[in-house]
Amino acid sequence: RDTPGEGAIRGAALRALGLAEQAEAFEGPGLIALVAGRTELAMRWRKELQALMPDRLLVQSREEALAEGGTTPDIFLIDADLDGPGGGLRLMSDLRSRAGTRHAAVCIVRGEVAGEGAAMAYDLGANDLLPATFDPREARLRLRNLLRRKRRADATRATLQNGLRLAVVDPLTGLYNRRYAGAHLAAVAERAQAAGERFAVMVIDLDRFKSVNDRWGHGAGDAVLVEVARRLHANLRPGDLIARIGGEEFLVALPDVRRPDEARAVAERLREAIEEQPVSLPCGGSLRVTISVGLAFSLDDGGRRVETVDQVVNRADSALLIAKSGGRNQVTI
Ligand code: GH3
Ligand code: MG
Ligand code: MG
Ligand code: MG
Repeated sequence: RDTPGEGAIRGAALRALGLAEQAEAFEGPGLIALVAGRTELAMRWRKELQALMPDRLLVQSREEALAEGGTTPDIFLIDADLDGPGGGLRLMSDLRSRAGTRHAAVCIVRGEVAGEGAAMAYDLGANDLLPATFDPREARLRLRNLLRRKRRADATRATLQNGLRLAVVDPLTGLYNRRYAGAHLAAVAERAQAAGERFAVMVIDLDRFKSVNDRWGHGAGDAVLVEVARRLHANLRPGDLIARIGGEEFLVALPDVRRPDEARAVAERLREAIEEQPVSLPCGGSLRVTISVGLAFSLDDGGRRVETVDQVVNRADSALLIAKSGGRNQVTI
């Protein structure tokens, strides 16, 4: 039998590979935005391009090019002197600074495709230059090449992002995994030490979880893990770290804890969030579960540095054991 999540990881990896292959094979028309000014030259090349590929074009002004929402064009063909000298390059910079259009291909249309102005266009991020007096066949091939390169880059980016996500996220709960938690904790510790701040670490373990699996089945156990993860996450702040570091074990790190009492209150809130509402099971019915929490700090009450990250985590672990032997469903420091 697969260990939990292994099948999901394999599935996601295959999907990521499939995505790249699909993108490679895809030769669809693409969406090309024409952003042309009102000069006679621009009117002419715009008309010719439209005639060249009438179904692919989307005529836009600068304002439309920068408008948020809607479908993002694959290629922006921009008049170098849109709304006056250099206007096209300014528009390109604006497109590059926005998340929605950052990765679009940009082709600048200008009278001269060589010389200083052209160099500047490339320097500012143009993917290609097209002379305003273009040869239609050449223009068509250039646009096709731009589109291919853009699609390949999109596919590579998607694969990388997917790989990154697979490397740091637990597929069952969507929380960060143990590997990510280690790296994040190191960063938290470094920042805290530099600023003279205190951070807190909690190690959280479900109580008598084996009996949940034994009595209700592994699927029910998984559903409980997902819901517990959701509640823990919902009761923390955006800057806090929450990760699933083992089967039914979670790690929380709170950066910049001014008073240990605050962290203790957070831990109690987490414990209550799990205890107070039974968890609904996929097979119907519901189940009460509880967690035990071991809490430790990087600085003692006097504000002196006590230990390394590993030692702080070890102390949270030891505190957890005491919470377990003390009857479970409790927070221990
Ligand atoms: P304690 O209160 O002492 O922590 O008791 P416990 O039963 O929770 O502790 P133990 O470590 O003996 O059991 C942990 C169980 O968690 C073992 C395993 O069945 C279950 N488990 C670990 N990972 C997963 C998972 O991904 N899915 C499911 N459904 N169960 C898991
Ligand atoms: Mg255990
Ligand atoms: Mg347990
Ligand atoms: Mg455990």
